[in-house]
Amino acid sequence: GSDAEIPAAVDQPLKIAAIMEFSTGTFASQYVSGLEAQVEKFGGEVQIYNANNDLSQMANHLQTAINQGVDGILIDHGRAEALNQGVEEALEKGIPVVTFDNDITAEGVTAISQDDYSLAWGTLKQLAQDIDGEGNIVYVWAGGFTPLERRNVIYEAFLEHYPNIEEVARFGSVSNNTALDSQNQMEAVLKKYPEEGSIDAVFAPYDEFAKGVTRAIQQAGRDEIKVYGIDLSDEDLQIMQAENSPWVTTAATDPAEVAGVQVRFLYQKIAGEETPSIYALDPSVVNVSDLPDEPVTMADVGQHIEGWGSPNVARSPWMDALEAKNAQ
Ligand code: SR1
Repeated sequence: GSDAEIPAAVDQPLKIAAIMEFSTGTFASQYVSGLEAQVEKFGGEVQIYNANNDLSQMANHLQTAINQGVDGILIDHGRAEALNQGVEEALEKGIPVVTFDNDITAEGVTAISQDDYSLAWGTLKQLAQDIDGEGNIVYVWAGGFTPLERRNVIYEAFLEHYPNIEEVARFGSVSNNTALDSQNQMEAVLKKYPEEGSIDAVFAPYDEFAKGVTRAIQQAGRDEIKVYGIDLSDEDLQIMQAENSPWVTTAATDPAEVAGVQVRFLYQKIAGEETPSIYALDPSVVNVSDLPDEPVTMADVGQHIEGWGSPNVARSPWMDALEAKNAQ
């Protein structure tokens, strides 16, 4: 409640560093807004470091944050091999670390995820059922990103589980222009498979992939091919809800909530509370057919999708008091 005693360690304007691998795309922008909103409610300040997909730059940013003596570090994406050393140094200096979408397993770090296994299975199970366990699919994927590596584990299990579903093409890259790159690559695949019925569905497990693929399918007039994605944003909802949109299903959590959970675990650590080593948010499957005809935004997805959202995860009683104090 709002009369709980606020631990002294968090009852001051804290300096938080967010070390991000990239900040392009609607997932990242919602995530950043979520970080800023939660830190601000706690009366702190968050500095965002964006490495533009460069892992060594990310390691440099981590070092800079440590040298500046920040009160806590949030890591978004990136790989353990590039960041382990910096994380060890931060922990030695008493700076707590909470990661998202990273494969670091250092003792003392809390690692959160969107439960990528569930995300992938949720959307793939829908795909399999929609094509009745048989058909040709296209896979969009790029290695080296922890969430995509985890989703790929499930994709491989999916192919084994449904032997009559065949992958006929695969492509994918993550860049500053992922959606456009995916669109161009999907156009090439459509040219290679021009006959109607030669491709049934596309598994595009990142919304920037799904956006590009959807555009290519629409422009080629191949609306019979359905897209199964991951992630959700206002823009994604608009694309999915457009008439006859190929993008019919996605699995997602709310990126702003992911960020809120990550910040709250960090503040719990700074306050000296116990936090788990791992925590996975519960994603939901969103089928366009579950949504009303009217346009839906992220703010009202919860009215239509059961189980959407997890706003009270990692919330200590004193957080209400801290937020109330800083709202004054
Ligand atoms: C390139 S990795 C992209 C993914 O990161 C986040 O986990 C989002 O869900 C997105 O799909």
